Amino acid sequence: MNYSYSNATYRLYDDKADFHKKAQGIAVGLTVGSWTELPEAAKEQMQKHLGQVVSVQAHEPEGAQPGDRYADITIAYPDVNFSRDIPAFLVTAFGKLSMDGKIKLIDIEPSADFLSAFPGPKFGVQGVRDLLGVHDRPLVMSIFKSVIGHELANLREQFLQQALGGVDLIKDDEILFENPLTPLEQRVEACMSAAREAEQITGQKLLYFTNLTGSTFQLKANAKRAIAAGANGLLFNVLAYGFDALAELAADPEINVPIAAHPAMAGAFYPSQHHGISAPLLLGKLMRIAGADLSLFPSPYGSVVMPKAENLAVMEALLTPSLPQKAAFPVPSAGIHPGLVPLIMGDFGPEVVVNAGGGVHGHPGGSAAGGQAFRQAVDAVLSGSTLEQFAVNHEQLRIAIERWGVRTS
Ligand code: 1AE
Repeated sequence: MNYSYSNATYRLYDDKADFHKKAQGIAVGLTVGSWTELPEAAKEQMQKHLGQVVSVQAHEPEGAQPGDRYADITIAYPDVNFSRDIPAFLVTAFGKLSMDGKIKLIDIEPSADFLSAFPGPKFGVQGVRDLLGVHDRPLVMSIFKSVIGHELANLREQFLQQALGGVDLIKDDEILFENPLTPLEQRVEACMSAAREAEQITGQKLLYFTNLTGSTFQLKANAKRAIAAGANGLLFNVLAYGFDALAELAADPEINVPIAAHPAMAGAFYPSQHHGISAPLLLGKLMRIAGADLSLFPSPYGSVVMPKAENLAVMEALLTPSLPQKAAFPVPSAGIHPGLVPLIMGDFGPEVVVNAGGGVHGHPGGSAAGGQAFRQAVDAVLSGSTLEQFAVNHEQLRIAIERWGVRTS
């Protein structure tokens, strides 16, 4: 009989353990519970529910120091054991196990059957490009800063200045929640009216990712209220709510705008060598399967750093054609300024969103000049110029370089 399985791969650190025995313990313990003690008839009945050890790759170099020894262990979990939702698979594969020693969930390979339950991003890279009519360059996103305690008129002016800089996307700050000064619908209306005003001048389309907040059971209603008020994008703090909340939003046909996943709280999951969930899985594969059109993550260049190899692995997970869900935009973020654009484009290639808050608003000429400097930096790279050469005839870029410099590595 052929059964369908979804795989999970772990890195398990232990100075002494028999890794094969550990792997067997996981495969049995997280599925049927016990095996050798079962009578033959029960074994036959339980066989289809039993986890299988796929591989155990021990890493125990000569002269290993305490703490060096680990194994990468892959276990196949029978799909028949869990329902077609991300919590069910995560609890099966890394529920109790996440608390059992030095073990990190590195990757998952869900079966085709499991993956077929997830429509994924409605728009993805291509769809977001189509909405904007921009197909020939990386996109530029600006982050609202200084939003708490401001009134609508002030927020609208901030939006307008960002939009006038020629950015493609503007996102709320993730800490902007429902509040009496800038309630959701009024915020959306004010910002979208500023977007239309800017479009008259720039001729450019713009997506505004308004922060979708509230209690879990109110999210869909709040998303629909935002969309009815004119929102053409949603920002969502996925890890605070769980992947299932994102999957539910992304699968709802009435929520017909792109969703940008913010990585708030990701630091509680991925940075440890010994615990948690790897960044490429957390911020790449799972975000994409659950339906994020864009996934933000800390870049290797800026203020909140993630190592470059991990960053590129997140990008790979978001873009690889090997998943059935549409590719999602990688958005390396935090501490980004125009002088980093050549590095970003060199490392990430064309399918990337250059995203900045302080790097836009901190421009000495103001937020509009900040956006222009980013667009000029992108144009410089596309034209094959160095930023310094291009800056000779591009004032905003020149001032940005004076302010932040250019990083070449
Ligand atoms: C990793 C998320 C980055 C983010 O949300 C944010 O607000 C960045 O701001 P800046 O660009 O570092 O000022």
